[in-house]
Amino acid sequence: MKLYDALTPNSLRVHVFLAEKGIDVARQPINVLGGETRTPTFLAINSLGELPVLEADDGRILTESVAICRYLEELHPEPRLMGRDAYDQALVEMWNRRIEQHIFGSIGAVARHTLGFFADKVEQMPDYAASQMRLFDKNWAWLDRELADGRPFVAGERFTIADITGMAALFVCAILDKSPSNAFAHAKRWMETVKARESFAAEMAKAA
Ligand SMILES: N[C@@H](CCC(=O)N[C@@H](CS)C(=O)NCC(=O)O)C(=O)O
Repeated sequence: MKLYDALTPNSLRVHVFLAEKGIDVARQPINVLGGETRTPTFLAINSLGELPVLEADDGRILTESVAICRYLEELHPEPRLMGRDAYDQALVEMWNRRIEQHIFGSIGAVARHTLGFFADKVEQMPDYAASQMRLFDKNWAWLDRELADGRPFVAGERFTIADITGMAALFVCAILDKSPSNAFAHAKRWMETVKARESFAAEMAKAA
């Protein structure tokens, strides 16, 4: 198995997933900032020109961080990061999608619509970036209200992929030098909890 890799927000999701499971896979570094994801050679691997990409032992390719995590979860079931029984799996997926859309996706849109790196990939709309930035506090306030019941992790008592997607959002926040307000005490408690995990701390240290 081989991971085409760089330290990007979506690759970070796979890195943390691997670390939490205690799995190591070979990595082929890709120079994202140098434009390697946009070369014909890389586009032949992933037509969207994005990382992460996982190549299975038989050469088959998987893209999309969550799909890659799903594959790893089936190969290495413990510790479960995508839920146990039917209800729990659906709940984790629900929370992963909620965090992806409202927390990670929203700040990710700010990055895509403001950073020069994406200028020839998307038609950048500063007004849209500004509107997503205005939503930032609203999105975190929503998460704060959700976590007010005192549960330690986004999907309940156990750490899951939904927390990992939240970590990816925190990584983008760090890139954009933006942080959720300290007034969101429950969200802050969750942040401190995930920041203290070795899997995530190691990624943040690499980025520093
Ligand atoms: N939905 C994809 C998104 C992947 C993605 O957006 N990757 C970005 C980095 S976070 C990338 O590789 N961009 C390279 C480029 O734009 O050239 C996933 O979950 O893996």
